[in-house]
Amino acid sequence: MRIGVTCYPTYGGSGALATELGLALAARGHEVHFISYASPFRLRGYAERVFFHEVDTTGARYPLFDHFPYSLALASKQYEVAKREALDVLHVHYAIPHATTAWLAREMLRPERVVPVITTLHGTDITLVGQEAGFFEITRFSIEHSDLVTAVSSFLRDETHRTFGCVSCDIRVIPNFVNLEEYHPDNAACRDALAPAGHRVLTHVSNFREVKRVKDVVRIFARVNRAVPATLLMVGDGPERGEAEREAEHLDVADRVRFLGRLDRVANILQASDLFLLPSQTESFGLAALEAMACGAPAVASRAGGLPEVIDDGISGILEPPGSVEAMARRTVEVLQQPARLQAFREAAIAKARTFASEQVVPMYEALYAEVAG
Ligand code: GMT
Repeated sequence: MRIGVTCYPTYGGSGALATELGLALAARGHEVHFISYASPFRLRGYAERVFFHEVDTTGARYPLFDHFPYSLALASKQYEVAKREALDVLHVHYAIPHATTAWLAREMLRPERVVPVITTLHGTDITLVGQEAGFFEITRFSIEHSDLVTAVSSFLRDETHRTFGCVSCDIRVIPNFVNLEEYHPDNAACRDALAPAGHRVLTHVSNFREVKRVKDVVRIFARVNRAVPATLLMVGDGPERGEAEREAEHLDVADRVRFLGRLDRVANILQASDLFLLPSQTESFGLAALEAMACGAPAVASRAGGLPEVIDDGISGILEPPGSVEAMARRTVEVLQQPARLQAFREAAIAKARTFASEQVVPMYEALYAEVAG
């Protein structure tokens, strides 16, 4: 099939998932056309049957516009690409504004033919942004007018029904997935270069937004480090990074916390990690935790959102309520001090991650494309 994909190109789970899906689909013989204002961060190098179409945000800078009408430029590009490349389906990730612009593109094309729109809901498009007064109605409209809607967890499906009341919306749950060729355990990982000998390695990867509670990551680490010598690897960047750096200074652990910045490839860091920390306020799924688990790093995370669908508390990881720094730290220390238990967690995490392998999940999307393209 010929599939148009629109996502945010920036560092984050929805763009990561959309790009991995596009690449997996292309590897399975489909033609994939990414449409966004920049090349998605995980789209590295050439891949057969993968194309990128850039939405021009530099033109049309008419002095009348204080704000460039990106949504219109995107809808226009989606229409143009769908028509020229004879797309069979437009698959958009993150409702705002992508589901709305795809609806517009579909309606523009309608006199010629119907290009169905599939919207995948990822998280804050429902739990935060979509609930803002200025976006609420258009988010509901765009969900209701998509040909098919998917959510990345049962939690997010239920939350969408609860928030928008669209009880008639048929929202299918298709979980995040992981490419096991890239994310797998590797005992030869670069641990020596990342942390001193004898240290346990704890890792966090995110875009350092408020919802990630990155100060809690540092606080948990500081408590763990009192009992077990350890190094914390902070991967990513974003608005809360400064706060996290100051917290590390304040708690006197700055020399043991390494802020590595934004890295597009993290598998080798995850392979070198003993545990992954994700104490978010909420996560609709927790792709970062899944990728860590696949590499053999069980997650210490919040019992919130869709995380319990990914992590079995006490078996493949640790779950505590958001903000429970003490409990998360105490249980982390307990596991780190019992190597056999850590190993059991590790094996369970790897086994759980395998249930979300791309080979299991990507065909679910293919089935949807076939269904809407009829
Ligand atoms: O924060 C978001 O909602 C946006 C999105 C992103 O681009 O970072 O992340 C979400 O989508 C991921 C992929 O489906 C999920 O694994 C993340 O849990 C989810 N983030 C949140 O719900 C906070």
